[in-house]
Amino acid sequence: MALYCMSLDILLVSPPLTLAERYGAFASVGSQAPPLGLCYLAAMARKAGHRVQILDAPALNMDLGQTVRAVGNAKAALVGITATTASIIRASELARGLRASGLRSPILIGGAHVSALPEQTLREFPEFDIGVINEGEFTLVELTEAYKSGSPFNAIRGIVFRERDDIILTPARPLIENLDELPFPAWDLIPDLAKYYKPAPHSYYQLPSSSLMTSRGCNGTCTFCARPFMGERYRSNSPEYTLAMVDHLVRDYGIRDIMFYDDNFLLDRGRVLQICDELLSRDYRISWSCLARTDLTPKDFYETIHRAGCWEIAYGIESGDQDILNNMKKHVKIERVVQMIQQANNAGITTRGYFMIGCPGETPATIEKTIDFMRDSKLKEFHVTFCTPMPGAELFDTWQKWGQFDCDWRKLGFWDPVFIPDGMTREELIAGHRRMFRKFYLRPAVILRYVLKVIRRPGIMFNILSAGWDVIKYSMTGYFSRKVKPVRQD
Ligand code: B12
Repeated sequence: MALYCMSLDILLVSPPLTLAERYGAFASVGSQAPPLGLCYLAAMARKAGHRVQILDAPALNMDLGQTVRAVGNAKAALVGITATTASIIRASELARGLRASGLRSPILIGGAHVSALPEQTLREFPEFDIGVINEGEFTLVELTEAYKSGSPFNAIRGIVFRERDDIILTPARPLIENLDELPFPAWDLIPDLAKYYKPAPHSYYQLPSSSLMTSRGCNGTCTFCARPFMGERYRSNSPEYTLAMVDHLVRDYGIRDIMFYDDNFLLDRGRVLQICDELLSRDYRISWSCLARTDLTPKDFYETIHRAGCWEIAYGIESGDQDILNNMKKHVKIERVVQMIQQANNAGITTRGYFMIGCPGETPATIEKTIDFMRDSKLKEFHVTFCTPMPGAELFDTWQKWGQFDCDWRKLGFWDPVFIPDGMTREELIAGHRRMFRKFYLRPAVILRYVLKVIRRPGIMFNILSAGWDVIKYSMTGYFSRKVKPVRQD
């Protein structure tokens, strides 16, 4: 995508971040998702009459130097960068590079990191001028108007900004009540959806595939999740708005598969059933998958959603040990999780479990319990990352109660054990992590399932082979040597 040398009002940037920085040993099978937040912001700013462009550096495979040059060429009046904690250092390097290259426009920072630590972020990174906290659509429009008219920023809710030597935090902005009042994400301002964005090989049924968010906020209390960031109250798009977005993706972008990234897509059963009814009445057929919590998923509607195209549900299970789930305020019973998995499996839906290792209270024995659980529960897919106290999560403020934490933004991506629960070592966690992958994937029944999958859908063969090779390489590292002692011998 070319950025022409013209004067822009607003340029929104996703900072360069390689797949290796995001996915560690599994970089070759990591996903490149469209920056939905920037697309919403751009659509809103455009609706308000501003000219706006998006530069998605990771999708275009641009390094820092290339990104600095492209932003400089755009000559935008305002530059807005998005960052989670995993990308905040890259975002600050970009902002510093822009200043060094002579950029004079204000640089805004938005996203999960600054939302969790507004004042600290501005203190720590002097290259950011203004931080936008939580949902940014209305804030960005107000900020742009204030900047253009020279009005003070104090009246704008939900920002943090510099005034001489001070850092000013304005009162919180209320959540957007009616998500249907937002324009559709500006997919036309990012590189071609089908060509530049690549979901992880396991996470789509057919291509082209893209992601959608149709609700915000979560009323769960999980201590590892930066949930207050999108609000603790669930708000959702109406079925009509959701279907209009799906129609737009299918008809105008040729999308055939959708991943609903909502924190808990299945929470509002009535809404989901209406969406399914509408999907079944369409003249096209798409496949879709979603994230859900096991405790809140209603029992009896798996068959309907499967008929309407749902091929996979990914559950945040975290651990097979009840005490650990209680420590993390999951409010879910292990028996219930098993029941949900079986119901979804019986309806023909693939079940994926997301787990964490190194949780508060973790011991070698609880790791073994989780391994037994994931093998016995009939889960079809599995993923495990290191439990990480992320800014915005309760655990970020309470980790001292549970262990040691190396709080370095560069390492906070779930691929490095930065949080070590009391009584465990870093080496034990890494060995446990490898062992979990080995124990789940290197089983004859699982390998056979993948072989059958490839026979049915030969198009996914290359992706499956490369994912499989990554799992083998990672999970077998240290297996034959004494350097890394496994938690328990096979
Ligand atoms: C989908 C998703 C992903 C996807 C895709 C990300 C993408 N390219 O969009 C994938 C799977 C790749 C992913 C990866 C990761 N993710 Co993630 N992800 C999410 C999820 C579920 C939805 C994100 C989303 O699309 N939101 C919808 C849009 C509308 O919101 P948004 O992007 O945040 O943007 C809004 C505001 O933040 C703000 N805003 C954002 N940027 C800017 C910039 C400006 C200038 C302005 C004005 C405003 C603004 O305005 C936007 C509109 O309201 C969120 C949870 C959630 N509910 O938000 C977690 C979440 C963002 N992810 C999280 C984490 C930890 C990660 C990983 C580190 C995990 C990992 N190791 O794999 C990586 C890091 C990725 C990265 N590049 O930094 C955490 C972040 C916590 C933190 N303190 O950083 C979250 C909050 C989950 C959680 N609840 O704990 N993630």
